[in-house]
Amino acid sequence: MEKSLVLVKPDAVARGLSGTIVSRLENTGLKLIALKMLHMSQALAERHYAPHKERPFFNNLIKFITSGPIVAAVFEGDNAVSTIRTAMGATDPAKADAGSIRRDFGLDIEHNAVHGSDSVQTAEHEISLFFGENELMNYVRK
Ligand code: IDP
Ligand code: MG
Repeated sequence: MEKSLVLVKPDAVARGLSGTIVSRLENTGLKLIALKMLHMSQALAERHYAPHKERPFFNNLIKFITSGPIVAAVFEGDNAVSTIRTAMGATDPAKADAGSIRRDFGLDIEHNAVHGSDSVQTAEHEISLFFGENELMNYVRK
Protein backbone atom coordinates (compact mmCIF):
# COMPACT_ATOMS: atom_id res chain seq x y z
CA MET A 1 0.00 0.00 0.00
CA GLU A 2 1.33 3.44 -0.94
CA LYS A 3 2.72 5.58 1.86
CA SER A 4 3.89 9.19 2.16
CA LEU A 5 5.81 11.18 4.78
CA VAL A 6 4.29 14.45 5.98
CA LEU A 7 6.05 17.06 8.11
CA VAL A 8 4.20 19.92 9.74
CA LYS A 9 7.01 22.48 9.58
CA PRO A 10 8.12 24.70 12.51
CA ASP A 11 6.22 27.76 11.24
CA ALA A 12 2.93 25.86 11.38
CA VAL A 13 3.59 24.06 14.68
CA ALA A 14 4.40 27.46 16.27
CA ARG A 15 1.06 28.86 15.07
CA GLY A 16 -0.94 25.99 16.55
CA LEU A 17 -1.76 24.40 13.20
CA SER A 18 -0.48 20.84 13.80
CA GLY A 19 -3.89 19.35 14.50
CA THR A 20 -5.59 21.28 11.73
CA ILE A 21 -3.08 20.11 9.12
CA VAL A 22 -3.15 16.47 10.25
CA SER A 23 -6.95 16.70 10.26
CA ARG A 24 -7.10 18.06 6.71
CA LEU A 25 -5.00 15.13 5.55
CA GLU A 26 -7.10 12.59 7.47
CA ASN A 27 -10.13 14.10 5.76
CA THR A 28 -8.74 13.04 2.35
CA GLY A 29 -9.58 9.49 3.45
CA LEU A 30 -5.95 8.42 3.80
CA LYS A 31 -5.05 6.41 6.89
CA LEU A 32 -2.79 7.99 9.51
CA ILE A 33 -0.35 5.21 10.46
CA ALA A 34 2.39 7.09 12.36
CA LEU A 35 2.68 10.38 14.23
CA LYS A 36 5.34 12.02 16.39
CA MET A 37 6.66 15.41 17.46
CA LEU A 38 10.40 16.01 17.31
CA HIS A 39 13.03 18.68 16.93
CA MET A 40 15.09 17.72 13.87
CA SER A 41 18.85 17.59 14.31
CA GLN A 42 21.15 19.23 11.79
CA ALA A 43 22.19 15.73 10.64
CA LEU A 44 18.61 14.54 10.07
CA ALA A 45 17.73 17.78 8.26
CA GLU A 46 20.73 17.43 5.95
CA ARG A 47 19.80 13.83 5.15
CA HIS A 48 16.13 14.66 4.57
CA TYR A 49 16.93 17.61 2.28
CA ALA A 50 20.07 16.07 0.68
CA PRO A 51 18.54 16.29 -2.86
CA HIS A 52 18.56 20.11 -2.44
CA LYS A 53 22.21 20.33 -1.31
CA GLU A 54 23.28 22.42 -4.30
CA ARG A 55 20.35 24.84 -4.24
CA PRO A 56 20.96 28.43 -3.07
CA PHE A 57 18.34 28.18 -0.33
CA PHE A 58 19.74 24.96 1.20
CA ASN A 59 21.44 26.51 4.26
CA ASN A 60 18.39 28.63 5.10
CA LEU A 61 16.15 25.61 4.65
CA ILE A 62 18.23 23.57 7.14
CA LYS A 63 18.17 26.50 9.60
CA PHE A 64 14.41 26.82 9.25
CA ILE A 65 13.50 23.14 9.55
CA THR A 66 15.71 22.81 12.68
CA SER A 67 14.46 26.09 14.23
CA GLY A 68 11.70 24.47 16.31
CA PRO A 69 9.68 21.31 16.75
CA ILE A 70 7.93 19.63 13.87
CA VAL A 71 5.21 16.99 13.63
CA ALA A 72 6.07 13.98 11.47
CA ALA A 73 3.36 11.70 10.14
CA VAL A 74 2.94 8.81 7.74
CA PHE A 75 -0.24 8.43 5.72
CA GLU A 76 -1.17 5.31 3.78
CA GLY A 77 -3.68 4.63 1.03
CA ASP A 78 -4.30 4.57 -2.73
CA ASN A 79 -2.27 7.33 -4.39
CA ALA A 80 -1.13 8.62 -1.00
CA VAL A 81 1.73 10.63 -2.54
CA SER A 82 -0.32 12.53 -5.11
CA THR A 83 -3.34 12.89 -2.82
CA ILE A 84 -1.15 14.63 -0.24
CA ARG A 85 0.68 16.77 -2.82
CA THR A 86 -2.69 17.99 -4.10
CA ALA A 87 -3.99 18.71 -0.59
CA MET A 88 -0.76 20.63 0.19
CA GLY A 89 -0.73 22.78 -2.94
CA ALA A 90 2.23 24.33 -4.77
CA THR A 91 5.55 25.04 -3.01
CA ASP A 92 4.89 28.80 -3.11
CA PRO A 93 1.72 29.48 -1.08
CA ALA A 94 0.95 32.45 -3.35
CA LYS A 95 0.71 30.03 -6.30
CA ALA A 96 -1.06 27.23 -4.43
CA ASP A 97 -4.67 26.40 -5.31
CA ALA A 98 -7.48 27.89 -3.23
CA GLY A 99 -8.37 25.60 -0.35
CA SER A 100 -4.96 23.92 -0.24
CA ILE A 101 -3.00 23.72 3.02
CA ARG A 102 -0.17 25.93 1.78
CA ARG A 103 -2.54 28.52 0.35
CA ASP A 104 -4.43 28.69 3.63
CA PHE A 105 -1.52 28.42 6.08
CA GLY A 106 1.84 28.96 4.28
CA LEU A 107 3.66 32.24 4.92
CA ASP A 108 6.05 32.27 1.94
CA ILE A 109 7.91 29.89 -0.40
CA GLU A 110 10.22 28.77 2.40
CA HIS A 111 7.87 28.85 5.41
CA ASN A 112 5.19 26.87 3.66
CA ALA A 113 3.70 24.94 6.58
CA VAL A 114 4.02 21.38 5.33
CA HIS A 115 6.22 18.81 3.57
CA GLY A 116 4.95 15.82 1.60
CA SER A 117 7.02 13.21 -0.23
CA ASP A 118 7.25 13.77 -4.00
CA SER A 119 7.31 10.10 -5.15
CA VAL A 120 6.73 6.60 -3.82
CA GLN A 121 10.48 5.94 -3.84
CA THR A 122 11.29 9.20 -2.02
CA ALA A 123 8.54 8.40 0.49
CA GLU A 124 10.07 5.03 1.40
CA HIS A 125 13.45 6.67 2.00
CA GLU A 126 12.02 9.64 3.93
CA ILE A 127 9.82 7.44 6.15
CA SER A 128 12.88 5.36 7.09
CA LEU A 129 14.66 8.55 8.26
CA PHE A 130 11.88 9.33 10.76
CA PHE A 131 10.21 6.04 11.74
CA GLY A 132 11.14 2.45 12.49
CA GLU A 133 9.03 -0.35 10.99
CA ASN A 134 7.51 -0.99 14.44
CA GLU A 135 6.19 2.59 14.59
CA LEU A 136 3.99 2.12 11.49
CA MET A 137 0.55 1.05 12.70
CA ASN A 138 -1.69 -1.53 11.11
CA TYR A 139 -5.47 -1.07 11.48
CA VAL A 140 -8.61 -0.79 9.43
CA ARG A 141 -9.53 2.80 8.51
CA LYS A 142 -13.32 3.16 8.60
P1 IDP B 1 8.21 20.94 -2.20
O1 IDP B 1 8.31 21.08 -0.69
O2 IDP B 1 6.96 21.55 -2.75
O3 IDP B 1 8.45 19.51 -2.66
P2 IDP B 1 10.93 21.51 -3.06
O4 IDP B 1 11.31 22.11 -4.38
O5 IDP B 1 11.19 20.06 -2.82
O6 IDP B 1 9.37 21.84 -2.81
O7 IDP B 1 11.68 22.37 -1.94
C1 IDP B 1 11.80 21.90 -0.61
C2 IDP B 1 11.54 23.03 0.34
O8 IDP B 1 12.54 24.02 0.18
C3 IDP B 1 10.23 23.78 0.09
O9 IDP B 1 9.10 23.16 0.68
C4 IDP B 1 10.52 25.12 0.73
O10 IDP B 1 10.40 25.07 2.15
C5 IDP B 1 11.98 25.32 0.36
N1 IDP B 1 12.13 26.07 -0.90
C6 IDP B 1 11.86 25.65 -2.15
N2 IDP B 1 12.12 26.60 -3.08
C7 IDP B 1 12.58 27.66 -2.37
C8 IDP B 1 13.05 28.96 -2.74
O11 IDP B 1 13.07 29.34 -3.93
N3 IDP B 1 13.45 29.79 -1.72
C9 IDP B 1 13.44 29.40 -0.41
N4 IDP B 1 13.02 28.19 -0.01
C10 IDP B 1 12.60 27.32 -0.98
MG1 MG C 1 10.15 18.31 -2.40
